[in-house]
Parts: sequence; C-alpha cells; structure tokens
Amino acid sequence: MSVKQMLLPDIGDFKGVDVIEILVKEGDVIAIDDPLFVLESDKATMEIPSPMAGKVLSLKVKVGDKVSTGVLVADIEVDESAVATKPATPAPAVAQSTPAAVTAAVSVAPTVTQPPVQAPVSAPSLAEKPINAPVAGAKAHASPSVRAFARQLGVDLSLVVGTGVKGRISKDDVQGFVKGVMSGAKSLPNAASGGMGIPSIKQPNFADFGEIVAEPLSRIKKISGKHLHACWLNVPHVTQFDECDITEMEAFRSGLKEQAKARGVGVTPLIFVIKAAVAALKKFPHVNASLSADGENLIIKQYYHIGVAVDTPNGLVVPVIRDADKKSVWELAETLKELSQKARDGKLSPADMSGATFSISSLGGIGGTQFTPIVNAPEVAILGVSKAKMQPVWNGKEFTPRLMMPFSMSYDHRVIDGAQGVRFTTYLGQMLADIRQLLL
Ligand code: CAO
Repeated sequence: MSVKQMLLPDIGDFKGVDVIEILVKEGDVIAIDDPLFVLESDKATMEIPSPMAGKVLSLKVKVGDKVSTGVLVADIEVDESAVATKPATPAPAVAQSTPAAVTAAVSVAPTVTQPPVQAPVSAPSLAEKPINAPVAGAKAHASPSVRAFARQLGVDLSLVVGTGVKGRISKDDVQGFVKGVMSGAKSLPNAASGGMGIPSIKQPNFADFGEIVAEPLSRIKKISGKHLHACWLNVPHVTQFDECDITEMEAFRSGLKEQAKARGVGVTPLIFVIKAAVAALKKFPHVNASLSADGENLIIKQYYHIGVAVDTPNGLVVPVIRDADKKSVWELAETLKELSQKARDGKLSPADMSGATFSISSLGGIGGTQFTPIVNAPEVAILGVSKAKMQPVWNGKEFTPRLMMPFSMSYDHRVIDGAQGVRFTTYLGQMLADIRQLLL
C-alpha cells in the first residue's frame, strides 16, 4: 500500500473552473473512471473520472473551489499489488466495457450541444474524451452522469426542477420527476396534454437569472391543476361578459343583515346569484347539462346542484350545494357557510364535491372587473362573479348612481351557441336586477 497524490487531469485550456459537486467522500473505495467531481465552466459541465483505483484518504478540494489542470485534488491509498492506476493509453477493452462512463464524460469542448465525436482509441487526457451527445434540456444544470441517467429514462431535463445549488438537477430530482409522472401527480407540459401533440414549453434554468426557491405544489393544487388543464384542453370555451344592476338587491340584502346575524350566517350577493342561476338554468335547460361520453347526446339534468369555487390555503376546491332550487335564502347561506368552512378545514368528502350541474366562481369579495372562468367539465358552463361598484348609469334623462355587478359566463361552444349564451346571461342579469322575479 502507498499513498499517491491525485492531480486534476488535463481539462484543456480551462483555468480556475468551479467545483460544483463532489461525488466521493473520504474513506470511499474508488475504481478507475469512477466519477469524482463535477466542474463547471461558463461553457460546459465536466465530470472528472478517477485516473486511479484505491481508497480516498483525504479530499483536497471542496465545493466552491476553483481548480485548474494539475492541482492536488486528493490523496489516494493505492494497493500496488493490483493495477491501480490508469495507463497512459487506456486499453481498448476498458473503453469497450464501460461505454456509458466514456460517453458520460464531457470534454472541454466549448459547448455541450455539439454532436458526439468518436473517442480516440488512445486518449491521453480528458480533453480528448467524447463530447456528451446532445440531449433535450442540454441547458439544464446537471452533471454528465445525471444527464446519462436522464437519457436512459428518456427524461427531458428541461422539465425537471433542480433542488441543488443554483438549481442543479440531481439523480434524486430525476427519480422524483419520473415517480411524479408515473403516479400521475406531476403534469408534463406535453404529457398533460393527453398526448395531443401539444409541444412542451422548454424552461430555462431560472437560477441562471437570480435566486430561486422550489416550493412543492399542494395535493389539491396538483389534482385541481390536472383537472383544470384537462377542462381547458377538452372544452372549446367562449366567455360572455355582462353586468347587472344590483342596487335593489343590495338594499334588500342590507335589510337582512340583522336577521342574518341572529342566524349566524352571512347573506352575500352570491346567495342571490345562486338563486338567479337556478332560475336561468330552469329557463335554459341545455346549460344544466353534459355531453354524453360518446358525444352523441346531451344529458339534461332535472336537478340543480350548484358547485361553488372556494379559495382555501391549499388551493381551489368546488363543493356542491345540492338541490339548490329547493333551498331558501337562509338554507343556501347555511349550506354555503358549512361547505366553505369544511373546504377551508380540508374536510370535504368526495361526495361533497361531486354531482354539480353548473358552477359559480365568485371573486366579488376580493375585486376585479371581469375574468374568464374555466368550465368545470363535464358541466357545460360556469359563471364568474366580480366585484360590484357604484357607477353613473344613464336612465334616459340623467346619470344616476347604481351598484353594478360585472359577471361572465364561460361555456362549451359544442353545446351552447353564442346567442343562447347571451340569452342566458341577459336573463340572469334581469333576475338579479329585480329579485322579485325569482318569486314568480
Ligand atoms: N360585489 C361586491 N361585494 C361582494 C361581492 C360582489 N360581487 N361578493 C361578495 N361581496 C362582499 C360580501 O358581501 C362580503 O361583504 P359583507 O360581509 O360586507 O357582506 C365580502 O365581500 C366577502 O364575501 P365572501 O367572499 O366572504 O363571501 P361570498 O359569499 O361572496 O363567497 C366563497 C364565498 C366561499 C365563494 C368565497 O369566500 C371564495 O372562496 N371566493 C373565491 C373563489 C375563487 O377562488 N374563485 C376562483 C376560482 S378560479 O376560476
């Protein structure tokens, strides 16, 4: 046994290259060509394979150091009875038996996007080793071994979020990504398109532009995101915008405040919107419907279950108010209170969130003038409610201050024509402008 100093092999013209990853630790027993360090210049990432076999006694470099050819990188205990040092001219047998290792090594060629070049039979230095084959996501920050691993699995590295320093992608990140895709928890820009040939969106390495933090998506966000994406891709959306005068409704609602307080509920404009939506759905039954799976029939529902989008700390959920047509203002207010509380406590059951015939997304308590909600398929329409505000409205003689509430309806154009859509929203607006109509 003897101790040998391992010097950094020839890395070409590069000087003062950053050590960004150390792949071995003191005490490790290494073989020739085992990857030791990852260096990164402004042009390429290089994995440095070991030129000798033995035990790592001490490492002389650490992450963040800048190194050049010939610097001392480690002390290695070498067993001289075995062949422990790489011959100056590698035996062809070694190169053939470890093709992965050879192709994984990145040369000091200017970029990693150059086509692969044939490894010379006698390669005296790393500089002459073959260039990595270009891969999707070649600009992602990852070592050659991680790239080779990703290539084996067919993973496009531009889609993987790196959790290492400066967004560097590790083997674990690639594994986590594959797991996520296989379990359906992760949506790929192209895979989430359901194989519809939608081109994926290449991502730059965001860490190149500044500091980043990778925050895992909540379970709800992952599930609702997938569903929203499917709805967005499957439903040909049209959004109809409108506004209605809720001055009278607001006066009535204000008059209910004391009673509402005594009952421990809030009667917000949304309660009347639900009432008006049910009236409009009764008048336009094709909006309270779904397309059959084979696209041959329209299934018109004879019940009125209204989904209400609720904003929770973990993401968007849509609990369903069942038989909204049979509920009074107070019952609707109680049910909404109960469901939104359950939603925010994360206690909704699947039954609480299924069976809606039409959905409402109200952002009126927050702000905004108009928005385009996404149809919650297999429903065919969704109503979006925005914040009401006082506006001067011309009554034929003069401008009068009226409380105007903007709203929008996105609908599936395969089922609802534009004329039908605007008839629906016009009727809905009329109901809200004169809620006495809802009694008829
Ligand atoms: N115009 C003006 N004020 C409105 C309004 C509107 N359209 N809608 C609600 N408000 C007022 C309410 O009256 C209430 O004020 P008061 O207490 O003085 O009466 C205040 O805004 C807060 O209302 P709220 O938001 O708590 O209650 P809500 O019944 O309107 O909505 C709920 C309940 C659960 C739907 C809501 O809290 C929520 O989560 N909204 C977000 C939904 C969402 O994220 N949608 C986007 C989905 S992505 O398409």
